[in-house]
Amino acid sequence: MPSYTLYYFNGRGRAEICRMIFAAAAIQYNDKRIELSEWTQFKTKMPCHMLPILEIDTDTQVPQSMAISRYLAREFGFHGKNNVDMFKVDSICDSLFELFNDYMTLFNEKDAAKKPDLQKRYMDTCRRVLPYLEKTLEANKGGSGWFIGDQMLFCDMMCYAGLENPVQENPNFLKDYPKLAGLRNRVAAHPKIASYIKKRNNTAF
Ligand SMILES: N[C@@H](CCC(=O)N[C@@H](CS)C(=O)NCC(=O)O)C(=O)O
Repeated sequence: MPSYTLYYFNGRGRAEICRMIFAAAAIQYNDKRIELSEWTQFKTKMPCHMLPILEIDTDTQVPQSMAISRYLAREFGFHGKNNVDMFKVDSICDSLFELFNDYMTLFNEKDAAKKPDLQKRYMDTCRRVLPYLEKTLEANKGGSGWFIGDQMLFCDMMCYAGLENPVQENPNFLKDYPKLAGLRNRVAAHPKIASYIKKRNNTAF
């Protein structure tokens, strides 16, 4: 088993899905959290100059949160049983990532004049993506289990991690999407995830 270090800031953000996959697989890794004050000195040394980055055995450093998540999901058995399942898992994850990314872009924007356009884009994405996900979930056993098949996969964890901030900000966020709300509860109740959530660093974002 290689050694893993996940570099990110001290927050959930784009790294939380990777941390959840590590937790679900019960794999040890170094959860390296970089303070904003240290970032300038790290930034230029990092490939692509952004976080998260996954380091494998100190000689391989790879950026991009979704590429890292897919790699971990494949390594630890959370990406689906065959190529079609993996294709579906990726599609669900990419849809959730679109929504999450629009939320992050809106949240991080400092210029108040740009916020209304970003807010509209985020709301449009929610109206497009959430009904698709609700229907996709419902198509598998009426939506009472997981998105694909009969075990928790990367896309189910992404439904938890990717929607955490929108749900925290607005507890009614999933009011019209009861299947997705139920799925998030099941992910949170999964024994490995429940124990991770209980002991993780409690950060605002
Ligand atoms: N597409 C990339 C985006 C990465 C990204 O935007 N990272 C931000 C933190 S969430 C970052 O490193 N910001 C610091 C900077 O740009 O200097 C991913 O999903 O990993």
